[in-house]
Amino acid sequence: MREELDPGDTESRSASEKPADVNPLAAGVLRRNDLRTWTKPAPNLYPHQWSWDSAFIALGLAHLNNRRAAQELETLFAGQWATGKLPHIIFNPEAPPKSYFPDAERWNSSALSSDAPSEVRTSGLCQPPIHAIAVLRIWETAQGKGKRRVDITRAFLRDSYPRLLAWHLYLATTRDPEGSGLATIYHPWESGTDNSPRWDAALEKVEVGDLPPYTRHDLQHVADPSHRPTDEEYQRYLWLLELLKSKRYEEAAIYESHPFLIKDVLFSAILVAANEALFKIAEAVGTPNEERKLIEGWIERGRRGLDERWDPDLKLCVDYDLRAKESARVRTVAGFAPLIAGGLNPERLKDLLETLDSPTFAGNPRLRWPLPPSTSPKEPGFHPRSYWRGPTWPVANWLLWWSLLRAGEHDRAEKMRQTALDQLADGGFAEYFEPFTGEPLGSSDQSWTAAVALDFLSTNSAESG
Ligand code: 2M8
Repeated sequence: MREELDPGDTESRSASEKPADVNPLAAGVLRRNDLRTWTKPAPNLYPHQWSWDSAFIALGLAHLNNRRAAQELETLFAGQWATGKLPHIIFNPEAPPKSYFPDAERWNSSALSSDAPSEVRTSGLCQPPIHAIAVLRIWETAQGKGKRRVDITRAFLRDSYPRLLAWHLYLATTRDPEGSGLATIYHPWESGTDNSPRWDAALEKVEVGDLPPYTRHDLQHVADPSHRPTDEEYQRYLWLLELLKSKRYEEAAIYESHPFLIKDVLFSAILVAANEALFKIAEAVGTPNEERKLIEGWIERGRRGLDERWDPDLKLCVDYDLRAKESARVRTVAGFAPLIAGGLNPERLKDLLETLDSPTFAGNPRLRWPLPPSTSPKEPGFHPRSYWRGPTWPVANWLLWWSLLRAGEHDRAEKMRQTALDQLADGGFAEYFEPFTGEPLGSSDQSWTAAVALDFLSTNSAESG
């Protein structure tokens, strides 16, 4: 199995040579972060299995070793809660001590909730549901690889389908009791864009109580602490976690009193796209018609919900704070949610593309590469070096590129793919990049960065979509 990987001479070369070298270098990153049945998101900063990282990693691995890609998700599915929730972290019992906080003890989820799995220890949150998209990619890449490979992958599809259906059902019901088509998140960590200014207004209202003592371990793994969320942000993150624990992760109770309840447009748009993938998986495995109807209903409802969150002045979609009953009118990459959800009318597509090309995002003249910064440089909360407050993220580029392809915008998609690859060839497989200088920031050898590079390299934008 492992010998199918072809990492090339990865240790001795830098990724700055030329795009043609990106493929073996990216494979090398995944190989070095590989822990046999799953992959660490980064060598030191993230020593456990993260949910949406693993889905992106599987998507990249699909091009190297189909079986190993499937295994990445099977390992993740083993952490699924009885509610259908896929947890945002599955803890690695062999992680070095004091390497990541909050750790399994702090989450204490299996002791607090009978819905948590007993075999593995997990966090109590979830992350954007990109998984069905990865499962479908594994299926697509198996085609043409011989009958045995296709049969094995079909079996993987059959096993994954009920897992994915339960996950999406959980999101469509427990996370959307209003039936709005939009998923509610309980914590910025659920959004995947942790310290984005999208959450500033809601977080400011959270009054931090008495926190049990703690030490952050993340800061020892980055060159400069300003790349990571601030201590003030961390205190709020940890306080929200204490509140969730005080409700024993019981969702009806969380819904009643939790101070951070937000309809997240990016999460919801990914869910719509993942439901499209799930629909195709349902067709491939031949599931009952009613289930396909259910999935179709989720897709329609999701798109309608996003339509209601459209801000005609910003020409972007914005999140909604259920507690404060107000929109978060902040210009971030999450605003391109309708593009990711797909099914757009020509006028909405035109508006979104205009925003994407404008100086608010990829058309900003100060950018090193014409790629959208995570937060618009025009936002007061923009910070070019701080995590999700401004740096460019390769996974966000991948999401937009893939969405442009699905929207039939092949030329534009191809331009984005080439630019994204040039950025990686120049700066390596960093977690994120300073948008004006192109300086690599955060962790180096970030797995999902390598994974999206592999997918970029395997897809000809002119032919797909
Ligand atoms: C970041 O989030 C974790 C918390 O979940 C952290 O900052 O410690 C985010 O970029 C998130 O989207 C990502 O999944 C995770 C691992 O790469 O790191």
